[in-house]
Amino acid sequence: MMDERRMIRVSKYLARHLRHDPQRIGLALDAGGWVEVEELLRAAATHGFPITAEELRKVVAVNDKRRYTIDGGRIRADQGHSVPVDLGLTALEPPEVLYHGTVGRFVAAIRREGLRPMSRHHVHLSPDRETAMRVGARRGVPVVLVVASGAMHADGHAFLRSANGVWLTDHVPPDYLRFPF
Ligand code: HQG
Repeated sequence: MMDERRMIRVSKYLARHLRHDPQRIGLALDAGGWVEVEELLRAAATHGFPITAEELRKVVAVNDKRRYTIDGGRIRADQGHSVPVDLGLTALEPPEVLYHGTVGRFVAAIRREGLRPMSRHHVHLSPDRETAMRVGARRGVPVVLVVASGAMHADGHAFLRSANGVWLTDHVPPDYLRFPF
């Protein structure tokens, strides 16, 4: 049996090592961000955080955000990396509007600079307001910005869609943002 807290710990451990710091446990991701499942489990065990194959499968399958994919004995994080990876996603036409959840203390900077990727490779945008609320709520009282993604696309900005439905783009200039206040 795997309780909720253990699931979250395993998921956070995977995020750390599949997105940000594979070297910490001696892993090397390939160009697409993949690593052998066996190798990951071995590395985790030898670095003091044993995970069973069953726990791994469960975290990947039931993870609410669908952050990871297992395919042909390999695993990767589907988005959110800070290490360089090429996820091999193809550019796609976005819906007319997308949403971005943030918090009030960032709004002044976002008005000036637009949305920037910060430590990630892309700006992450949500397909609906509810998801954006949840993303913003990680940091405090959520503020949801509306992104004129259709107009951005028409003006030549590229969009990608991650395996879990998150939309990715390089930068959202302030002119394409609508603020609630
Ligand atoms: C803010 C989670 C100042 C931005 C979530 C955000 C999402 C600026 C923070 C995914 C700014 C970056 C992504 C600017 C943007 N000045 N602040 N110019 N531009 N910001 O975590 O969008 O758990 O890198 O508003 O659920 O919060 O990782 O991005 O508050 O899907 O799977 O800078 O991460 O998914 O924070 O979240 P993040 P995010 P995972």
